[in-house]
Parts: sequence; C-alpha cells; structure tokens
Amino acid sequence: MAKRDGDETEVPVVTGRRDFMKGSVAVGAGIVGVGALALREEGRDALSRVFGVSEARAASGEGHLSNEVPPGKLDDYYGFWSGGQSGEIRILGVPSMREIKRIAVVNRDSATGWGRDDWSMKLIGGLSSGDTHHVHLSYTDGTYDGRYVYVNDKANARLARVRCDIMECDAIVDIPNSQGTHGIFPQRNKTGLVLCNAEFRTPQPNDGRDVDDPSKYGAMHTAIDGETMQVKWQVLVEGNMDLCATDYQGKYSFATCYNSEGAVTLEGMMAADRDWLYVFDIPAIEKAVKAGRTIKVGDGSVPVVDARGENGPYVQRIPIPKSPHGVNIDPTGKYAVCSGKLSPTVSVVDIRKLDDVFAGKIKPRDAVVAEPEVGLGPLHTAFDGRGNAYTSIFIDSVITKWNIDKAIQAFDDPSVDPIVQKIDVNYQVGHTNASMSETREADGKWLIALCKFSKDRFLNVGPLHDENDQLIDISGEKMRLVHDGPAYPEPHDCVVVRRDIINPEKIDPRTGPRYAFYEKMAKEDGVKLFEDSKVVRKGKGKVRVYVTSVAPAYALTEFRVKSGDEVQVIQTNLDGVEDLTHGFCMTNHDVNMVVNPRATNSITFTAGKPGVYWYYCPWFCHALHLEMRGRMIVEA
Ligand code: RUQ
Ligand code: CUA
Repeated sequence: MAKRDGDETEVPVVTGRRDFMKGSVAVGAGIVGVGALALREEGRDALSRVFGVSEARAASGEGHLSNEVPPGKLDDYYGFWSGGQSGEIRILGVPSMREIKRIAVVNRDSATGWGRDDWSMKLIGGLSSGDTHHVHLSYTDGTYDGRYVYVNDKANARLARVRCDIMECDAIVDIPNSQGTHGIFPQRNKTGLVLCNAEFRTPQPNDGRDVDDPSKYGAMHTAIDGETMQVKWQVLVEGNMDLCATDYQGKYSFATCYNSEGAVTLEGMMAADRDWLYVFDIPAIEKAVKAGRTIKVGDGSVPVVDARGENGPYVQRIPIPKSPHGVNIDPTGKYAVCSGKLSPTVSVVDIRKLDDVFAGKIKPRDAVVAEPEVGLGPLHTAFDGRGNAYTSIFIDSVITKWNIDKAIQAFDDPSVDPIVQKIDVNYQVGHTNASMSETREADGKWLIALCKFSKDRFLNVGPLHDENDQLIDISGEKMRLVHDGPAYPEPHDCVVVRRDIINPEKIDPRTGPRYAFYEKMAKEDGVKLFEDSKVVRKGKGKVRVYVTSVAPAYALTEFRVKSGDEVQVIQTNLDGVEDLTHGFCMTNHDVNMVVNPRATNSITFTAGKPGVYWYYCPWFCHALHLEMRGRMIVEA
C-alpha cells in the first residue's frame, strides 16, 4: 500500500516512548488482537515529537482558514459541548475555542446556585450529579432552528432540554424502564421526537424478577416529544443500544448495538463477529401504539412496542462488524455510517434501501453499500458537505478523511482507494464533529477532535489531566491541526452551529415554568415582585423574604427570623442593564444564587443559631459592590 500523507506506519521506530501509551495500546491491541500496534504508535509519536504541529502545517501547503479571533471580535460559530460527568453543557466560540459559558444542567453549580435554588432543585429532583454525553439542537427542515438544545444524562436515565433564548435548562424528564440512556437524536424534519437509547440491558420490568437470567433482559428505544418533553412511547429490543441517529425525513431512527450477544461480561459482548444497526420504522411504531398493539412494562404509564427477537415491521437489524459504536447520517441524508470500533471498518448503510429491507425484498445486510478500512478503533464520523467523511480512530489516534463515493466504488473494486488523508490527533480521539455537519448545511470549515487523553500537551497540573479538544481546518484538501483546547473532564460530544442561527435574549424575558413558579408564590402572598420587599410569615416556622435589588443595594438591609425557621428568599433584580447581574449569598448557610437583570430567583434554607448573619451580593456589580449587603438577625 502506498504511504499516505499523515500515515506514519512506515517511519522507523524510535525508542524513549512514554510508558502510558504502551499500557494503553497494549489494552487496545489486546482487544482487537493486533500485536504490532505498539510499534506503530512508537514511530508516530517520535515523529510528531520532532515535528510537532508544524508537521501538519507543512503537509498542507495550501490556502487555509485562520482560527485567530482578535480581541473585540466575535467567533463565527457557537460550539455546544456536553460536559460529561460535570453534568453541564458548555458553549465555546469556534474557531477561537474560547469557553464562553457553562450551563449547569444536571449538576449543582456554586456560581449560579443551579441545583440549589428552589426551582432548579425541584427540576433536577434533588440529585447533584449526572453525566451529559450527547448534545443536539432542535431541527426544522433538516437544519438547526435555534430553539432548543437536548442532552442526555447517562447516569440517571434522563433527557434535559436547554432553551436557546436564555441558555437555561427548562425541562428534565426521567426515562422509564431504562438505565444508561446514552445515544440521543432529535428528528430532523421538524422539532418532533427526540429518540433516546438505553445502553444497558435490564430485566423488564426491573423489579427483582429475572435478575439471574440475562437472556430475558432488554433495552428501550424511547421517543420523547421535543416540544412537551413528554415520553410518548418505547420500543423494547433484546440487544443493547449505543449511539442514536435519525434520518432527514422523520421516518427512521437508528441505534448501534454492540451486544447482540446479550452478554453481561466483556468477553461475552465481544464474541460475535457482527452485531447490529437497529433501524426503527417510526410511522409503523406509532401506528401500533395508536392501535394499542403494545405491552405494559413497569408502571405502564408509557406504551411499549415489543420488538424483541426477529426482524419485523417495527425494527430491522442490519449486521455490522464488530461491536459498532457511532452512527452518523451524511448531509445528503442518503447514508448512515456505522463505526466498527473493534473492526477497522466503517459500514455505509444506504438509507434509500431500507424500505426494501422492511418490505422483505432485500436482506438487511444488502443495505450495506460500502465498508472501507479506516483504522483501528473507529468511533464517530463527521462530514464536510463535499462528499467526504471524517472518522475518529481511537486506537490509532488519528482522524481519517475518506470519500464516500469512492468507498462505495471500492466495495466492488478493491483497486479504488477511498482514503484521502489521516492526521494525528493527541491523543485517543473519541467524538469528532464538524461545523454544521449534522445538518443539510454542512459547510466543511472546522472539525473538532475530542481527544480523551491530553498527556503532555499542556502544563503538568497533577494526576488529573484535562481532555484535549483539537481544532482542525478541513476547508482544504488536506486537514490541518491548528489548536489544542484543554477541556475539564469530560466533554463527550459537541456540535458546531453557525452563529446567525442562535439569537439569545440579553435580558430575561421571564417566561416558562420558572416564572409561573414565582408568580404563583407572589400572588399567594399578595406581593408584587417588582415593587415589594417584605417579610411574610407563613405560619409557624416558615418565612418568605421578598427583596428587590438595584445596584448597589438590596431594598431590605435587614430582616428578622427565628432560629430554626425555614427561610425562603425571593429576590427580583430591578436593574435592566445588560450584564448587571446581582445575587444573594447568606454567609455560613450554604446559600448562594444568581439573579440576572430583570430576573427573579429564590432559595430556601434553615436559619442557624441566634445571632447576626450578613448576606451579600456575590456578583461584582458596582464600585460599591462590597457594600451591597444586609443583616439577617436570628432570634432565639
Ligand atoms: S460515546 S466516544 Cu458517550 Cu458519544 Cu462515543
Ligand atoms: Cu450586586 Cu454585587
């Protein structure tokens, strides 16, 4: 095979390799059974040590994009990053890779009080942790409509939604009969369903039965209405489900399955040479739900279509080698690209053939029209809108650029080489995504490689390392690495959205369930939130303290409560100036919340021992910000 640009398999081996990589590669090689891998990695790493980033630059030799965004200038794209075990969503500017915002979703956030203030604490059900993996925006007509961001919480089987007008979470829904909700994807024809995959097979229902009989376990493909955030229906299948995707028509949804074996151990899950891509026929499922051809599982609140076992009208299983992970739909909507993970291939499924698969005219495997070899450990694929695909390769630590049409030709004609280029990434890339890649408007400018290990790429900060989210220019024929972006653990995925699509408000419009909550409270107490500051006794042991704020003062500079009272502070910020945020911190009571301009927020706590406690504004709002405070006097 000819040596390709960026494919360093033929460079001489140089020793002096870090021990870490040896260990990691040994594990990877053990799993896929490729012993020579450690040597390949040694060679590549030595080369990139000598040449560094300039290697990629030198390889380019053509006009390219600048990622420099000078002071005072704005980025071209909003990047939405999931926060992984931080439980957040983050917004980065692309291409500068500046982190602009963290949106607390299923985590507690000391800065804003998210998860601690009354409304958000109720919303997240009092939990304090989560694991956000996949962020996707709502769609209309095959592209982003700028309304919502959806994200899964793998840890607690939930789907959350963030409103793009205020960049705040407004809904979190528990997904029944599910554990490890992993892949999610919204329909792309309209803001319709959000499909969610349960990664872990469990007894159904999971009430103590069948615990020792994994052959009876199953997993749910769940449809949630993206507008109302209600769970509509579930489909029960026998295998597990990993990543999720939808077509552009609103007809099919997809789930990769790496455990068609139904095993509960690593060896067992790796046994079969081929697992599946599950294909779900959404109209057929909805018909069955309407006709009542469903079963009850658990509390029975959600209709379940039982599709375990054989291929049928609701679900078809397309054989894919081997323990597939990512499934991504190209911007033309014709192809679903499944990454083999333990096979060095990606499988290209022609979505136009799926009607024939469901009709029984062709075999499921006949929908596979290409299977190019892209490298060891392929995980996810992005697209440039020019017919090229970019697959992240975990074990090889590269992004492989390949041409879809050529891969289809190569399926019949092995003399065709679909691989365009491989570029080193640092190190062990998981997800990759490109600007507008998951829409009809994929523009082929920037690619992000979300690398799981950063190792030596940043200053040594101790045992816990950041991840390394790398920025790659894909505007030319050759990919070009331009930036290393440290990311606090552990973003899994990102989407990169043209900035004209996202238009948030600068002042809180006071809409949605959060405001219904405060208005109800104020009405109950005969209080006008924008006018009144007063203490309202709510019977024995309960006090509500309404307070307004204008920089640099609270309208109440003291209030009195009894020790042991449950105190609820409801603060309304009268300042209407952009960026003039206040907040409320009660010293020594674990109480801290943000109150944005023209917004209301509330927080509840138990008044401590008798004495004086200062409350203060934690957001630097004025030259006299430090004076913005008052006393809670606690009486015996
Ligand atoms: S998965 S590294 Cu949680 Cu998105 Cu593929
Ligand atoms: Cu208000 Cu600081």
